[in-house]
Amino acid sequence: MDEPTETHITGTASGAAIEAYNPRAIEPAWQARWAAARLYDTDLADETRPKFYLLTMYPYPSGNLHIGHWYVATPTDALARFHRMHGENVFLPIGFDAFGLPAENAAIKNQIHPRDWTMANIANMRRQLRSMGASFAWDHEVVTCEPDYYKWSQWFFLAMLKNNLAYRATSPVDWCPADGTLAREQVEGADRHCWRCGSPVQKRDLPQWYLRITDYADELRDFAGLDWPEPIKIMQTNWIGRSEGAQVSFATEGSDVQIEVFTTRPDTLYGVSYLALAPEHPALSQITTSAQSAAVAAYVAAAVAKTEIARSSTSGAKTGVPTGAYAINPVNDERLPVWVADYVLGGVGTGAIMAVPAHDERDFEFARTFNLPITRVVAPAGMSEAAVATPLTQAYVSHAQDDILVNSGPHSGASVVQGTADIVADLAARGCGHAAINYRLRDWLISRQRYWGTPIPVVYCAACGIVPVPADQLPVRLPESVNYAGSGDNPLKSDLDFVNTTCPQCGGPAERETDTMDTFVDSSWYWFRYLDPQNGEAAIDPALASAWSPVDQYTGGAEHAVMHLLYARFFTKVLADLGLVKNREPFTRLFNQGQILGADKQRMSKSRGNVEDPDALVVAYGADAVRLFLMFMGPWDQGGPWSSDGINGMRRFLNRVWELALAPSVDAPVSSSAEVTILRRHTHKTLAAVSEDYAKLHFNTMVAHLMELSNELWKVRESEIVGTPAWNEAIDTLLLMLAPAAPHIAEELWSRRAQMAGETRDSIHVAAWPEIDISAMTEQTREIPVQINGKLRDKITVPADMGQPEREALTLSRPKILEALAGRSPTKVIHIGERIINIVVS
Ligand code: ANZ
Ligand code: ZN
Repeated sequence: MDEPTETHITGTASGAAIEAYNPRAIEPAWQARWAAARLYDTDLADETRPKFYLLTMYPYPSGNLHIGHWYVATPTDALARFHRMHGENVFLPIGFDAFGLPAENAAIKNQIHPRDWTMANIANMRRQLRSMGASFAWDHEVVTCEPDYYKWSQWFFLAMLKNNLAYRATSPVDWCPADGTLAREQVEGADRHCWRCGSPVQKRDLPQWYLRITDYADELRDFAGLDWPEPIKIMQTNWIGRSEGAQVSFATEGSDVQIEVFTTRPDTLYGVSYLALAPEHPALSQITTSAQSAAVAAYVAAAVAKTEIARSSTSGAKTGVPTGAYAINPVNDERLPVWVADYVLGGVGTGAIMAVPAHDERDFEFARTFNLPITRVVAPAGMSEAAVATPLTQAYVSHAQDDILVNSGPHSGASVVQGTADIVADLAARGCGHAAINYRLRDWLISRQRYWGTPIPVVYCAACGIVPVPADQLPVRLPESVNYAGSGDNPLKSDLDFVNTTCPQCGGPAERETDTMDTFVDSSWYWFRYLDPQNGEAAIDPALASAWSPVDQYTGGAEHAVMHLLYARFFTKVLADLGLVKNREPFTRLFNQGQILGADKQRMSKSRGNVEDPDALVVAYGADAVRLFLMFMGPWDQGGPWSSDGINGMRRFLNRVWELALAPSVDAPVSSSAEVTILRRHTHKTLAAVSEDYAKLHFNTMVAHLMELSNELWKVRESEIVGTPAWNEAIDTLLLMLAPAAPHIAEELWSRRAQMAGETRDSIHVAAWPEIDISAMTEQTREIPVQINGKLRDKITVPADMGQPEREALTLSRPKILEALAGRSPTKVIHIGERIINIVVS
């Protein structure tokens, strides 16, 4: 077959020439016309139509859109258009997550201000987003580094501070002697060195700001009513972590230090043979004996340099040093040596454990290494005394419901379930323990010792202490000119005009906080701001927020599972508790797209040279072909490899649609009713399938169905059916179905066909989605075999809705049947459903 190319003028049935499809000529023109007509502005006040809030994760303005941005944005746009065609009031906003480290690094490297770098990137990325033909509501854009945005991040911080949801505490941060504080991702390698200078990274205790996300730990584990991918829910659940157990206090000999431990196994309390503290534990310095202090200090220094992963591994030798101190087991007054051991993690539980070697693998390993007692206190029901007394060769970690406590004083013989309850009750009665739930989740550390972020709005006053900046003095603006000498320290610290201020409370001299917020604070509420980005009075308009919350569909990457997607849920719950919004969940439905790989099936990267540049693709193939190929290449949640054959195929498909839609009709279009029936069946079957595919985000099969329909149309494009109502219906339906996915070509052909027909039409993007004609979809006639005494004699073709008596009369009038009956009259006519007619004669 003659494949049309971009430059080639093809003859048609009637011999007239059709101008070739040229996306470069039509795409920018339509983008400009849509923008001028404000076609995608959303009237948020319109309550006559159902709302559909469609949100896609706003990009970081790194400089250029990559194909991954297109991969999430273009199907999202198609979905928005599909919903608009169903009469919904669709809101599809976009903005930029504009604070963050790369801008600061670019500033240091290229001597360009982070703001200038960021704004130039945003300008370029806006242009690129427009070149997709995406239907964003641009007049709702937010840019988080603008003071009228971050003012409200500061305002939320103050609201949380007031409600005891924000607090300041001292905690260890990663610190390089040359470059100062480091973000987590700037610490590299198992030996933990600085990404810039390679120096070994140290831990420094710095006062930091936290948000109390742990207050919401239980509620965050509840996903009721959320249509989210299962893996994300599982990741969040595990990240939050929840273990039930007990907190136990151990008194120490000769000091008033109490050592608190969290255990999931209070039933094993009689089997404790030592306590172990994390190297970071604050009590270490108080309890360590002078004889042991040098050894402990050396051990601690080595341990804090190791990674958590290396420290908490269950395999490998356990290390530790005795502190020389002893604690007392509250249930039996036994003396327990207190050790420091790096398998105990500082940030987990209380940072101290009661070690039960008989029932915990790591404690078992440790006890064997250091010759500490291993006492079995749990045994399977019915185990003989001799077996109980036999030394264990490995930890007995399982604890079946009917396991029995042994060697446990008055609790020996109780089941583990009963024993757990009784021992916790004992502890509580004596005031040295209680049932407790421990979460893995920590409070959210939001302080960053960085310039390019939202300033934390507090000042430090010698007289008044920590003083929040009054709300009417917000925003605390980031100073524009700061010194990037590259000291590694936060450049804000050297800006004395910023640092030195007066105390809002007493008017005395005070210093500003120079930490800025984690950029995840900015992204924890941006979808609310989209609703009302210009609002100078409030962060969110409560009426708009309640009308438009929650977001109906959110699209974006799964890499945000336990950061952005968890923080956003936390923030929403806080805002609900502050009475600012009604819903407690931000996003009803979440979709995570897959990843686009290079043509070599590897991750796209500059060094591999397998990166596809969207700008170049748009020039070569047109935005519509790129959009369609991205949707076609595989299920959206799976991604797949780039393919130049694939995108060429999409371009050929669009060329074909172009020719079909513009094919002039023959002089007198006529067609038999059978041809019309077949064509309408193809049209409406495709429409039904495509409607379902869009609704289920099955974009790949949607494109496949459109290609099938165009193939059917191609077969009859030179017949007399061209120009009939059935043909016109098929073409218009094809264009309407294509409109969400390939908006430019659909619009162009829609308007050209209106011209051809001498009609005026509105934009295809405000047209209604076509109605499915169910009757056209179904097969119209049915073929039924006719038997006489079980032997096939004839087949009749009848309308599908013909009744039994009519079918029988028709059958008995058929020449073949009359001949076979040879004058005999049937005893019976049996209808086996609608599948067989059997005539019985004797
Ligand atoms: C005594 C015990 C006996 C324990 C036993 C286990 C088995 P999850 O479920 O993950 O919360 N643990 C507590 N804090 C720790 C820390 N800072 N670093 C390392 N390990 C710590 O685990 C809770 C269990 O992990 C606790 O229960 C404690 O060991 C240990 F047969 O206490 B268990
Ligand atoms: Zn003061």
